[in-house]
Amino acid sequence: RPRVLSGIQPTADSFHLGNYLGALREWVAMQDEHDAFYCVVDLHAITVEQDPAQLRQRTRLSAAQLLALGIDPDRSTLFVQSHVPEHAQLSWVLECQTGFGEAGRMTQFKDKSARQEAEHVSVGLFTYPVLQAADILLYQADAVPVGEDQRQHLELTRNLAQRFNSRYGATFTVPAAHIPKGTAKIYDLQDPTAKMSKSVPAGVVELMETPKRSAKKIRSAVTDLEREIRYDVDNKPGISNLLVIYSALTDRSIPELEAAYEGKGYGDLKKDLGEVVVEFATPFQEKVHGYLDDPAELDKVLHRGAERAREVASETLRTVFDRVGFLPPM
Ligand code: AQP
Repeated sequence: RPRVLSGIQPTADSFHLGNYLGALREWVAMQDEHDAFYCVVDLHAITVEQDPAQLRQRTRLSAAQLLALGIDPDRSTLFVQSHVPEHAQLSWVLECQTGFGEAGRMTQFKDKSARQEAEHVSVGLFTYPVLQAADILLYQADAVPVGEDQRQHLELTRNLAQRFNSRYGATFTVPAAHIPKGTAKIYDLQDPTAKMSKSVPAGVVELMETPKRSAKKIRSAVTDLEREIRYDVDNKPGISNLLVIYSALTDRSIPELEAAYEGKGYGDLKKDLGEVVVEFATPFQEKVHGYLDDPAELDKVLHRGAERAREVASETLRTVFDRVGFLPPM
């Protein structure tokens, strides 16, 4: 079975609709046909300042949300990144294969560092994409389900794999990005030309907020001055984004929705989509709370996952250390 790996940061109290429709929905779908490795990437989280108690809580919360979305720990390997020390170890080796200029071209680093004062930008934020490459290459992943915003990082991962392979001999599988059609980039409800992102929370639908609040955010989504409900990203980005979300959550196609809302107003569309989100979020949140009620069991699931992950990761790392010329350990 082909291997997949992906990760998500425990940097918020909730995943948002962009995370879900761009990536997590694919994670769930890919479990059947793939040998799947999914991790909560806490090492990535500390590239910006985190409160320790909050980080611990959010790591469990992230795992609980993944389970509630349908990640099955008996079929997939679900783990926490810091429990597998090989990630940081491989990252170092790959950092030594990465050009400074190459890393400096990563647009996410440019965007995120521009939002902070220079002295607060950590070296970890700069090398973040290399750690991400290590996450993926350790498991010899064939495919990586991610949203559109990760395309450039995936390209770096592929380049690093190819570079290492040609310098030291075939070692890594060169992975392909698996970016969904249609939902690869969900837009902010208040600024439908910008990515929905937890860093700009006004127009973000959080899966864990009260469903009433989500419905309200959808009702006040920015649209346009026309009246027609039609998918047209260039001229009607707000309505198009709502149609994409609606279609993804109901499995009704966009043309079907356009036809159903012919002659109706934006208010009708927003009200109905609000209800769709409430219907999705209510049972989801109940499941999350169920997992959080038993943190010992949750930790057990994660420890089991880490053990399985380490079996694969340690084998890759052993090969890498040997290839670069490190003396075998005791
Ligand atoms: N708006 C989005 N549309 C589609 N996919 C998205 N992803 C994130 N935002 C969107 C995908 O979610 C996965 C997890 O991403 P992450 O852990 O890196 O979270 P993130 O990118 O930090 O999420 P944000 O909200 O975008 O945070 P900031 O503001 O910090 O950048 C990834 O596969 C990502 O593609």
